[in-house]
Amino acid sequence: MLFLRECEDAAREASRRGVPLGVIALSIGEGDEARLWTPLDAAIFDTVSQKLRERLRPGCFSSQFGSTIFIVLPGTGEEETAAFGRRLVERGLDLYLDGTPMELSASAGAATVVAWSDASRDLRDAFSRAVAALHLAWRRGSASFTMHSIAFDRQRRRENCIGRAIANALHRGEFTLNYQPIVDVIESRVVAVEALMRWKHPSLGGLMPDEFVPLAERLGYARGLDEYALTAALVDFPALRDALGDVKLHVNISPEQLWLPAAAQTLLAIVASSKIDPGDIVLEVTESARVEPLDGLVATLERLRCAGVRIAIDDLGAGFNSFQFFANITSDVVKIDRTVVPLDRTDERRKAMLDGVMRVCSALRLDQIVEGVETREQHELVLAAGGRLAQGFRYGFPVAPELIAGLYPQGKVQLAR
Ligand code: G
Ligand code: MN
Repeated sequence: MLFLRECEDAAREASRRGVPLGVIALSIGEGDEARLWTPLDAAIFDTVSQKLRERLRPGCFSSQFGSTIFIVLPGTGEEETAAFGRRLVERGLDLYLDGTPMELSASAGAATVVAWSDASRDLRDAFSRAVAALHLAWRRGSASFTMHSIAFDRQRRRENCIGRAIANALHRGEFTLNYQPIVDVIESRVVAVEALMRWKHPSLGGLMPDEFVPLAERLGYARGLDEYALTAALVDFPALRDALGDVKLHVNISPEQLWLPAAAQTLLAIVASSKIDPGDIVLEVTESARVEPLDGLVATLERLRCAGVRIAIDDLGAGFNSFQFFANITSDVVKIDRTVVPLDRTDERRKAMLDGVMRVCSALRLDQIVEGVETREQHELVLAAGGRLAQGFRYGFPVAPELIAGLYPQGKVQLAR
């Protein structure tokens, strides 16, 4: 293979001169599907390759393998390789076939060799890292670019380490819950607390749910994590209630595998084994890109509601298909995501969005909690919009349960000016 020999030569030369070498793995697709390309369309690939050749500087070259085009950039370091790859993906290739513009999109992954030890092995390694990065780019969506950098390696090792530790952590009870108040902003009173998970990992230290929950979901621990959180929150709840008065308990549940018929049963069994009234429990569900099948999820949520547990749609306004989710899920409460909370009083766009979303929720007779209220100005904007319930750093951070009583005596929220 000419291309492979060319690569080997380039690697040896770069290694000899002690300069870096970049590799980009590029996949081209029609419309925005940069991963479903089939190698059948040789005419298009020829056009792409031709175009690429025009763009590459001397000494750089490319070749097609199956549905992937590899570009080799001798003498090019990490930054420049990343910039080139990103440009290819973002600007597209501006291609024409028989005079008509082609609706093509590209995804790409890249890697570089910066320090050489064995030219041939380092080259092969760069190819496989570029492909790994391309796969990651696909996962991120169409027209993405990912650089396989040292940071990327470190991140993957960290994920592996965290992922492998989840089962043990559930077993050993390494997860704890913090609680953040949900506040009646007119009466300045705590009306509910949301349980938020933390993980005290023995070697990595404190971990936040936005890091370990997606991993847990991917690895099949979503149900285990939810059951753990609900169980622990129900244990904490009586003391929280003693401290705060008549408040409700919010617990997050992952939509992942919530369609399983046993999911509702298990959660209800946990509720039943506590002495807590199901009506005091609000389970918050976030939409996810992978909620399938939706009717299974709907059935689970209906079962929970029939047993008296209240359901909240979490983070409305953020995420993938919030309105499709919203349209199909019957809930009691909606948590309005901070993406639709005005940043300040001049933020007309978000003011209109918050107003509109609140109007929709009111028409559906849903309790509304505005999330992410951080400043006094935002607090006033929520009041002005007719909001009654809110959550955010303005009222309180998530804290360990034993701190709650001191921070909110009898459930009273003291607002700093
Ligand atoms: O999506 P959910 O409602 O479960 O989100 C709760 C998360 O949001 C927690 O991790 C919490 O720390 C964070 N959070 C709570 N209040 C605020 C806020 O006012 N601003 C920001 N940026 N994050 C907040
Ligand atoms: Mn939540």
